[in-house]
Amino acid sequence: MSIRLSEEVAAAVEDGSPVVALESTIVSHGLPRPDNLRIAREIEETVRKNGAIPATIGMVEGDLVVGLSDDELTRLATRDDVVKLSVRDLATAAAKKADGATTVASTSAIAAAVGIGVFATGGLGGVHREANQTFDESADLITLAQTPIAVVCAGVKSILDVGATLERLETLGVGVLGYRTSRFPGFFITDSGFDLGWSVESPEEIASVMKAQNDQGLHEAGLIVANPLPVDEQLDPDLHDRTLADGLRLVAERKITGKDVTPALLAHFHSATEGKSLEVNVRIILHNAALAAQIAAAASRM
Ligand code: PSU
Ligand code: MN
Repeated sequence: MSIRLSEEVAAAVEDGSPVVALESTIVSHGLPRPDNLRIAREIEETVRKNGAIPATIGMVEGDLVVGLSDDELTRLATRDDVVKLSVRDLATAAAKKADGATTVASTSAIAAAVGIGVFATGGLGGVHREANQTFDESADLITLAQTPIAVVCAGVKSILDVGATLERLETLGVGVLGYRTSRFPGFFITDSGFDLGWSVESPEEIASVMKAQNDQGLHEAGLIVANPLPVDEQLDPDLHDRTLADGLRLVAERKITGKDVTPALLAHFHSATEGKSLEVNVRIILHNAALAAQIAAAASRM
């Protein structure tokens, strides 16, 4: 397999120590510079403090790397020619020796292929509003239907059609667990307004769900661990709704489509809220990184 693991990650995977996969699209395309590099390092540090080894995944000159070095992370955080890579792009980008950032879809696929079972991100992709006309549904969903990995996130990005996304996850057979909640989180906001069928109380309980899924051998799908921000740490819901309405209008006016939609909407949030959404986004990712590390540690003890 043409995937390069860092020495540290290879050793950890080999002896069953806890490892958490991290994506690079949030670094290259989801967070503004120059904060993105600092935040990427903070995410890795948070994973370490919570008992696991971070494995940030990305492509450097055509090589898929699991466990980017600090130089490689810096490169992906600062260059202008870093391509957003979904699963379908990986082979072409490798042949062209490109630099690339992996999304939830491609990060999950690569992590599972090398034996990493837990992944932390901010918010998943999903079904976009007006997808009934545009057919814009993130490849994150279909990939998670085929990839055995637990993804810790604060739900799906609130820029999406949350109800439609939950319906698709049900159809695709992807389990959704609320972490200490029975409501699906709304990314920037604590509660998306949708109920969940299952709630779990501890990293150990999540690890036992993963183990049961593996032992049953009945399906090869991912598991979403939906970890809401505490209410006092969320983005003000009114500010959120106003900013989103403006952002959706801008995207339509500028005829932004395809994989550019999500980065454009996130960038709009970060500038229109004068950095408030950025602070919230960072808190989301750090909370998820901590929980993911605790889950990986619990899983490796079982
Ligand atoms: N979550 C964030 N910021 C992001 C993303 C998720 O907090 O930038 C990225 C993830 O990489 C996710 C991608 O896979 O957005 C979804 O993009 P699309 O809607 O084009 O599939
Ligand atoms: Mn899309």
